[in-house]
Amino acid sequence: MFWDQASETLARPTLEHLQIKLLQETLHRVRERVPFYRQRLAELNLQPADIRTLAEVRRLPFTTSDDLRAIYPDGLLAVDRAEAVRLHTSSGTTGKPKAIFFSRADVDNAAELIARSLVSAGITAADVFQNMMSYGLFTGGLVMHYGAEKVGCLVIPAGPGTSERQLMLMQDFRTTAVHILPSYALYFASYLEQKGLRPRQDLTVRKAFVGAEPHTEETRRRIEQIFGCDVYNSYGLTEMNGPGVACECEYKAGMHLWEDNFLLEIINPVTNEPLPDGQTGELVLTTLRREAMPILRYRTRDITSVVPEPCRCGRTHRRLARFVGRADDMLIIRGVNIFPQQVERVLMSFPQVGRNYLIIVEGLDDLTIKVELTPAAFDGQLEHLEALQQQIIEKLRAEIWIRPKVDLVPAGSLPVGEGKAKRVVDKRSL
Ligand code: DLL
Repeated sequence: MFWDQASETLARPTLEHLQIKLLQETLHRVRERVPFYRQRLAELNLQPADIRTLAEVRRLPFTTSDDLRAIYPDGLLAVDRAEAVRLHTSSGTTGKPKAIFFSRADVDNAAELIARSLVSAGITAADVFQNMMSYGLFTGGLVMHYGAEKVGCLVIPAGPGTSERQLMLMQDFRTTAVHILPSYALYFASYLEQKGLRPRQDLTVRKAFVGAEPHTEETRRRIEQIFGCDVYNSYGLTEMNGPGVACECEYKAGMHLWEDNFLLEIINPVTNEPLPDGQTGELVLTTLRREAMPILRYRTRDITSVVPEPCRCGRTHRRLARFVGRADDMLIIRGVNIFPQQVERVLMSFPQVGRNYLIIVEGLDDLTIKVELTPAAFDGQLEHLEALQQQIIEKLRAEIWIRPKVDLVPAGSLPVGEGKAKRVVDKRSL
């Protein structure tokens, strides 16, 4: 099923030609209206007409999240303030957020891309779509909401709310699709378990869109098993509208990135050299249709690769592989590079492991992993727990090359916040 078949299946040469045309328009726009970019282009002695091929894109300047903080609140605005109709921000861990403005056309376009993404995963107007992400400055609420409305779904703006209320809405309105943080999906599953409910029989959810935080294939499978539904990975970032940048289609084998809206590059984050499809590096994105706030070559710090083969669905927009993690989340422990996702992959392969875990680094690179078990795993037999602990330690050692300390803790004992999960506490940097 397609939302906009003509755009989604453009022949590659046509698509690439369109990208160059849109890029040149974007360059004209920022040169005329955004002093920040005018200056950067002048420093490099670049005219929009100099970028005639996609290979020449690498001559353009990068934009970093530090740049966005430095121009806060509105230094990249390319329209009059009166033409901006919406603001979203992305909160960093410290200091000022990054503020992103949308014109009316930008808002419509963001909804259009969500509609494409949802329909590619089989959502129709008949679906009841419960949006369990936060409404407010975070894009997971409003941006997704208007896209699902555009498809014609009955959209329930549930927000993050309590599990009790989520469940009531799901049952009373017979929700068929949810938009949910993967960490919250696991938490919600344990809530249902405590209530004695069986999600497969007692709920009508058949599709779940999960994103906004890194998660593993094991976590996807687990959510699918618990709810008896199809789970689709969805990627986006506030700087590029929020969700709707890339999403999995019915084949669930990588996320189609809407290349007629975003120019995609994968680079070596150290040398800044471009990498070919299939190789893992940092994702760099340029907006191609943004009116209010175009952004050139944004360094996402997200680590992924392009799936080299075309997709069976017929869409020609290339797919991103599941994210390895954020460059900023990579831990260096005793000289070894470790992504939290490697730990998650191991943990989620154990059925006894529950919904939550926490990675703690302290002292001289001492790694402790606190792991919640399912209530059923605490069977009162100490030797069972010790054996499980050893198995987890060994499997982790094989994956991350160092031997962590593993603490098995009861379900519900690790902290949970309302938003994205915090998986790492690095006390070395405190
Ligand atoms: O998280 C937008 C979004 C909302 C995406 C709902 C998907 C669904 P930010 O808060 O700006 O925006 O955070 C963006 O989250 O740079 C990634 O590091 C991470 N991220 C988002 N989706 C995924 C994903 C929204 N599917 C940052 N897999 C990005 C891994 C993801 N990481």
